[in-house]
Amino acid sequence: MQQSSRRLTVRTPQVENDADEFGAEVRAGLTGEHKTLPCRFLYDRRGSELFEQICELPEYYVTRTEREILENNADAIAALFPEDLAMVELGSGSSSKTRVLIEAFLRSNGRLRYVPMDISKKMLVESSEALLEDYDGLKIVAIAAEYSTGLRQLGREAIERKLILWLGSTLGNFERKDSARFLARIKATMTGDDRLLVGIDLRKDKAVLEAAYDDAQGVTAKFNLNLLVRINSELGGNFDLRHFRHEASYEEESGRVRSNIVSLREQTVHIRELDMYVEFTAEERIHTENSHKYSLAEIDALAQASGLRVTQQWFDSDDRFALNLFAPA
Ligand code: AVJ
Repeated sequence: MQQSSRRLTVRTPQVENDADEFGAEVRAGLTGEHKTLPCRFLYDRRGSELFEQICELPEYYVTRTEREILENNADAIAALFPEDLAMVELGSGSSSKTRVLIEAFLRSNGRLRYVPMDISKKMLVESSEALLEDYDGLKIVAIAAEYSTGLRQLGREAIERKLILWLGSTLGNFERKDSARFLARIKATMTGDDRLLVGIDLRKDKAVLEAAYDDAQGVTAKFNLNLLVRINSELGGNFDLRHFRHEASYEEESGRVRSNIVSLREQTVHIRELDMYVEFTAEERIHTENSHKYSLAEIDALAQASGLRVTQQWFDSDDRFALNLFAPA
């Protein structure tokens, strides 16, 4: 422990999110004509646990497929960076897939600096400590912050050549033009030798996608409806979960899975802390998440719009998912 703490530095450039932010977003999202709640609020403690369960579901191929690609190509990826390297990860979460890469770099270079970034400081510190116990040769600078603050902090760190990871097709949650904008911001932190490795889920059959986002065991439904549980416990809401259901539908043309919470009847919900009544008609929806899927042409266009170019791509055996290495154009 003693030794691992000497190899761990934690930066907290951001004061922990104030509880007011959730309330303000809930009020704004449930007031308009088209109700909506931001997907970043899906990940409280319970939501993060449910997401970990989603990753194990037979229908949710995303995590398993990306891990398969990483396992098959980790040594080839490590071989691209023969000198000292800092591996930065956006939204590192439990870092479980990243272990595959960490191990490959330690095999080839003997040491590695890892810079995980996550909004949950608790998860960040716990997973960093676990990594340091398992791997000698690893040093960690953990940054507890949202993306934009984290990227700014990254600019202040004196680090060698870097490989930035953004895994899990998290990019899919962004509107297409926003993901290009965000990649351009990442690019602004890169020198010519730095690289960016991004996991992107590919367009595929509607039935496969809808099953992946509405599994038979109902775990994804629980994950989505957890937003209402949060409103109840944190803001004094009285949502009755029996009168709402989860829905996921793939829109072929726009290439996105839309997740909604559907009101099963006409009803009024009270949110005490916001001093607010929310009326629902039967079948009215709260939009909670978009998960965009990409074609290879769309990935190229995305790179181009961000000032990047694709230098290498790796796929799984069924071409469900792409791991993309980008360089500054
Ligand atoms: C973590 C954003 C990649 O969109 O596939 C999984 C979240 N939502 N099941 C995704 C999610 C429903 C996931 N990302």
